[in-house]
Formats: sequence, structure tokens, C-alpha cells
Amino acid sequence: MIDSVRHIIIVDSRTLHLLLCAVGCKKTHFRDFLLWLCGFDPHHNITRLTFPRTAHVWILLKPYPQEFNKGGVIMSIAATEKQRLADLAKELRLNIVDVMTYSGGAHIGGSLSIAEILIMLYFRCLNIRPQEPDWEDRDRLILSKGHAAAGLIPALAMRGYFPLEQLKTFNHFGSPFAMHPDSRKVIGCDASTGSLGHGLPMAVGLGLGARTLKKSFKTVCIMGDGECCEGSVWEAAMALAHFKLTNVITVVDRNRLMIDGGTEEVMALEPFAEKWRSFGFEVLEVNGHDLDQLADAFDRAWSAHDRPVLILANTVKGRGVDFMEGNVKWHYASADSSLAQKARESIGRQEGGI
Ligand SMILES: Cc1ncc(C[n+]2csc(CCOP(=O)(O)OP(=O)(O)O)c2C)c(N)n1
Repeated sequence: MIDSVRHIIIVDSRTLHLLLCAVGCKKTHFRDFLLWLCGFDPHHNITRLTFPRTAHVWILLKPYPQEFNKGGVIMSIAATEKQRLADLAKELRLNIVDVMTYSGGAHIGGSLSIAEILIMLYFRCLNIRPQEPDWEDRDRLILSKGHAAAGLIPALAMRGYFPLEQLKTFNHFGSPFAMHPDSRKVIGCDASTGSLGHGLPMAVGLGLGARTLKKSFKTVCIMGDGECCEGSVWEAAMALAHFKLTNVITVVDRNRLMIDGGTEEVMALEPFAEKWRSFGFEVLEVNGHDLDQLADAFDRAWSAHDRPVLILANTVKGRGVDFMEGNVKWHYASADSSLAQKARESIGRQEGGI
């Protein structure tokens, strides 16, 4: 029905700006946004509704509706999509616990803390083709905190890069999956990581490479906050700002714990956001478990054009398993079957994901 009508969409200048940014960066977002403005749920009927080239879209200006701008969220995701992502985050957490049992131990705390970030990227933001993992124009994701492979690898399996069944080999002799990800062995993994402080420098290289080749792909780099004790992180940050590499999006998992204690006790990072700002970044501080805030931040980061963006994601280490949350003891751990079952039950009790 949508194909046959002429749409008149009334927006204010801020929304128009967002629209244009969306057109510039992601066709799918633009279509979702148009559907949303038309009052459709973008997730519902997504396969049937398309905007043909012949559709006429008129954009008129009107004041921005305040009800769409509560809590700093300009354009929240549709309820059904949010539920789908929340369910996926929950499923990912269950897979992380399974991996911990298959492998005899895992960096569980820092894997659980990035569940929503990974799901948001793999299931909403990244322009990727799991059936064509080496597609040259794909967006890249570098998990610089490579010890959280127990989060990354199940997320890749869930996205369809390889069967979930294969996770059972995690950390076994001959398996492609080890405690840190190896891009030569793990399909869909864009960088081998594990030695902290190297992901962001690699992202600088990919950003410069994309610019040189006139490619429009983005590179997202996820770092730990403890990882930011590495000097190479700040050299890369300087380079990102100097070269205005807006095609690189930096995410810090600010769970406030590292391997052996709190970040502020071991090596204070605060005033953390200010440090990034002083390096020339636009800092978007969000609750890293809130899907609306993450969606909004990534949308803004995707359309950045003058400064690189840092998404400072405030999270809880061990999120989703009540007895692991905020406890450094669960940085790396193994679990017998009864403890793993307790962890699964705790994840199961989370309302609508998290
Ligand atoms: C260069 C380097 N030094 C030390 C380690 C050992 N190590 C593994 S995880 C970790 C703590 C990292 O803390 P953070 O980045 O905050 O990770 P998260 O708490 O999110 O798991 C350390 C020091 C390493 N992997 N690489």
C-alpha cells in the first residue's frame, strides 16, 4: 500500500538533519526512519515494505515534537525491534555461560558486560554479509579487549557465521576458538586481539585505508576501560583526532573493573570523558545496557562528520548474573555444572533481556 501513495512527511530542521545524515550513511536506517515517521513499526512487515525509486517524499518543516526527545533519546528504536535485541542479548549471555563450561574457564565478567553492545552492532548497525565474510566493503569490528572472545565468538555464531554447535569446541585442541580471537581462524572476526592496546591503532590503519581507497565502510573498536592504561591507546586517539577519522567509532566498556581491582584504585582514569574530549573526540556517554541509548549513540556516531566519536558505555561487569555483577573475582573464572546452572537461572530471571 505504501508503494502507491505520495508521502508527505513533516519534520523540523533537526530531524531533517538526521534524515540527511541517515541518507548519507545507511539506506536501511533511512527507510526505517521514514517508516517510523509515517507511523509504521519499521521492524514489522520489514520484508514487505519497500520504498521504490518512484515514491515521492515531501519534507516540510515543523517544530520538533518534545515527546520524542525524552531522556536524550532523539529516535528510539521500535518496541518490537528493541524486544528482539533484548532477547538476543539474553541469548548471548546464556551462550557465554555455555562457553565458560565448554572451555573450562573464560573471561566471563567482561564478556557479559558487552552483550548489548555486541548485539546492537551485529544485529542492527554493522553492514555485513555473514555469507560473504570477506566482503571488501563490510563494516569492521575490532574487539580490542580480546579476552572477551567468549562474548564475541558466540555473537558471530548467532549472526550466522558458523553453527552454534561449534562453540562446544571452544578452547579445545584444534578448535578455531581460543581464549583470544584469531582472525585467521574465526570466520567473521576482523582482527586478532588479546594483547591489550592494539585494537585502536589497528582501527586507525583501517580508517586511513578506507579513506585512501575511497571506501565508505566503518570500523568499530571496542576497548576495555582498564585497557586504556596502555599508552598506545592514547597515541591512536591522537591520530584519530588529527586525521579526523570519523569512519572509526571507538567504544569503551566502562565497567570500572580490570583484572585485579577497580580502575580508579589500580590506575585512575577519571576525569575519563574529559580526557577523550581534550584529545578531540565527541564523547557520547550512555548506559551500555540500554538499547535505546546505544541505538541513538551509534546512529549519531555513524553520521559523525567533523570529529571522531567515543561511545563511553557505562556497564556492569558480569551483567545479567546476579552473583557475578560488579565483582572482580569473575574477571576470569570457571564454573562447575551447578554454578553454571545458577548463572543461567539468574539470566533467565532478567525481565525482557536486561
Ligand atoms: C598488554 C596486556 N597486558 C596485560 C594483559 C592481561 N590482561 C587481560 S585482561 C586484563 C584487564 C583488562 O581490563 P579491562 O580492559 O577493563 O577489561 P574488562 O574489565 O572489561 O574485562 C589484563 C590486564 C593483556 N591481555 N595484555
